[in-house]
Amino acid sequence: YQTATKKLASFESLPNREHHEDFIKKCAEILIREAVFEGTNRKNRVLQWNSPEELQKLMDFTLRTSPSSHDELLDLLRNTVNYSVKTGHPYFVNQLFSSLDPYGLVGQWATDALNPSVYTYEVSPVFTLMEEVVLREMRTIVGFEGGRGDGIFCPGGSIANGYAISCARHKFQPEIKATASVTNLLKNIANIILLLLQTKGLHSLPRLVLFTSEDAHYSIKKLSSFLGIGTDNVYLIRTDDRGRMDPSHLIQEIERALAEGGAPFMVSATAGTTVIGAFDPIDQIADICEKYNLWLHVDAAWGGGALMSSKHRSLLKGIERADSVTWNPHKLLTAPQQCSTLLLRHEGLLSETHSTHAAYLFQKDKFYDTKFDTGTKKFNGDKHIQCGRRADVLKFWFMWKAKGTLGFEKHINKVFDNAKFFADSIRNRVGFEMLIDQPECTNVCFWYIPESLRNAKQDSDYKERLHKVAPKIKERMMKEGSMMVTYQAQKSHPNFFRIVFQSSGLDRADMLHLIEEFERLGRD
Ligand code: ABU
Repeated sequence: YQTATKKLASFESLPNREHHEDFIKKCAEILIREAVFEGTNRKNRVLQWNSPEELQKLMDFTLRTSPSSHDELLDLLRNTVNYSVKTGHPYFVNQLFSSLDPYGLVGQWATDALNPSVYTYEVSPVFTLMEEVVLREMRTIVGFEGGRGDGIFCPGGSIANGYAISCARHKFQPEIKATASVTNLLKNIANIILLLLQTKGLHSLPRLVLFTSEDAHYSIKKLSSFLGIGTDNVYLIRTDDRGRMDPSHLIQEIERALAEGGAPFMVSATAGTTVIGAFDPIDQIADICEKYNLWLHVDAAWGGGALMSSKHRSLLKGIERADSVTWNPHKLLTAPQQCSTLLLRHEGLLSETHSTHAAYLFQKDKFYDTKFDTGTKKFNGDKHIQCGRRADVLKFWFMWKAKGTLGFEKHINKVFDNAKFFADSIRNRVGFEMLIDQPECTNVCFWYIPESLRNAKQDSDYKERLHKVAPKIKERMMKEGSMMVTYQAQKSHPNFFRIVFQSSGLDRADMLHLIEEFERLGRD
């Protein structure tokens, strides 16, 4: 044994170790200097804009039959960094993710260095146990009794919402899951292909109906379509003037579905809508779900982070009554992309809904306690629809260890404070007009009205002209690379900006800088 160990100690597993070690170190230096520190420096640009045609000339994207030298590869890496958007930059306030957390980054790099796939304890012992701890703690924070229930890491919030729909449907109609014969499998694949081409959903079943607000994330419709429910059977519930689901309209629509002979099975409430950041009244919706015996899902992909703060968690009051919750730590909690979870109050349902017990992975006669990987009632393994799966847990767990739950609470309080300061600063400022006077989350939606339009409100083409302002200012900010803020039209509103705060590295001076930047870019 000792001789074998000595031999192993001198074995270089990477061929040409020195050659590769030198290369990896040089790459790491470039990334640390250019992407991490220079990329997040306020003095530098958020991006260096080039049109697709220009970028194709600036960087060699072509693939060749002959290898590239290390020097060429280093140049390609520099260019990749150079021409990419610096999403960790303080003025990248464009999306529901931003910031660059040092602990999260190390966790992400460690994940890639180890290259695990989390299906069994055998292959991913550390990550399997880590997932259990993190998901249980998240369920506890949601308010599920004793942290009990189940959960999974998913490749994005859309997929987490899809899992919720799949579990809700299984609970409502368990026979939807096929038995495992080959004939059935082929029949089902054919059926699924057919169904994906239709908008009416699963014909052989009662017409399942799902309810969500008109401001909910598009993934609810998309995954309903993917699962064969059909977009026609996603009933959209009106929102109020602050973007929150109207519970009385929800009742009307449930009654309508019943009167039509449909089978209501699920309500998806949203905690933090994508554009406005509204929180649906979960408690009232939970009462309705109880009355009609419907599955309550809360899509808290965006707003879930507020649960970490005793000051702001009341925004999600009633979430503890949900059957399932989507919560993405890569959003408000700034874990690196991607880090998405689905949390359930029901133990075992994920396995019941999705397991197929692949014999080559989940052998029953392993030498260790296979409850950790067989997809039995409680643990990992066969409850995912994925086979190979990234360990998205490490970066988040590492951040949590580094900051503690209190660190996350401080972070959330700071970003909410920043958003309030920004909103308070523009509310009565000349040239700015808020879409919603008191934003609930850290998205602030507003119009910037250039001087030339300030006295034109009565003109018949005012809306049309205002609609063109945000795209023009966006073009200017992108071309200068000075900041990134997104815009959109919604309902009858012309294009407006949505600025999003989730980096606690920003302070009030940054808020004022961003405001002045709008004034500079929209001066005419
Ligand atoms: N998953 C929704 C995120 C979209 C956005 O960043 O605006």
